[in-house]
Amino acid sequence: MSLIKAPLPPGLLYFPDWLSDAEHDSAVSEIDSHEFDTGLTRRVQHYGARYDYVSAQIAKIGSALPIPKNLYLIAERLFNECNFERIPEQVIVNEYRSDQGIAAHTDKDSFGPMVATISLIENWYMTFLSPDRREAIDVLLAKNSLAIMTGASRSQWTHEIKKRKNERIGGLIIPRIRRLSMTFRTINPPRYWQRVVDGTTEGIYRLENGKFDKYAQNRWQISDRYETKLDPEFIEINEAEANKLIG
Ligand SMILES: O=C(O)CCC(=O)C(=O)O
Repeated sequence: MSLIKAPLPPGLLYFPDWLSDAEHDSAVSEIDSHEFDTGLTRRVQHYGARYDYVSAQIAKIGSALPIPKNLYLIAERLFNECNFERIPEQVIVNEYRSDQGIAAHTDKDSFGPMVATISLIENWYMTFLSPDRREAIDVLLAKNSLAIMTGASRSQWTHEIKKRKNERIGGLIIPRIRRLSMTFRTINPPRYWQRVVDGTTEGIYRLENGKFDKYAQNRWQISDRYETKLDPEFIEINEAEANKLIG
């Protein structure tokens, strides 16, 4: 297997010194004024929406503490300056000490098309691995840098922080002490099916991208099957139920 070094994985946007020192310091003190979750080896904080590491499910927006003001100002910058589709709804703070890392993974599709990670305190490498595992690219995520995963780097390559005690940067071996990262994500609206019953008709719709953009079944007369209702009723159903109803 040949590991070819290339500057950046496809789709990764990297901005050194994107954060000012003042923003850096206020983000670090904001983070350190909040409690960390200690369920994983590394400590984390979730804002906006919780992410369950076991089921890999994102809970509803509002299921975690709101994004603190100093971090929200950064989320607004991502929307105003970096083409984020909207202000990110979720921030996960990761704290890595010394040889802690994060296993290789690709972010879930239920997160949006751009995932931004901002590095605080120290300069550590993140390793990206191509889908065929033939290319590994180490990207130095410097303090105050912004890295935005888009395209293949977002949805096909994996990224990880390797477990090791030092970073080798420019010929120097630098002990790792503590790195914080803030990862900002938008959350895709849920996809689900609805049975819509209004008066004398019924339809099955699929909710996608925040609107009913797939009309799955022509509405049909139900007056002989259901009592007439004056107001439409929206009943959330799962895909199996939808398929059964559609026949
Ligand atoms: O620490 C980082 O920069 C990235 C964190 C990450 O990949 C994640 O939270 O899924």
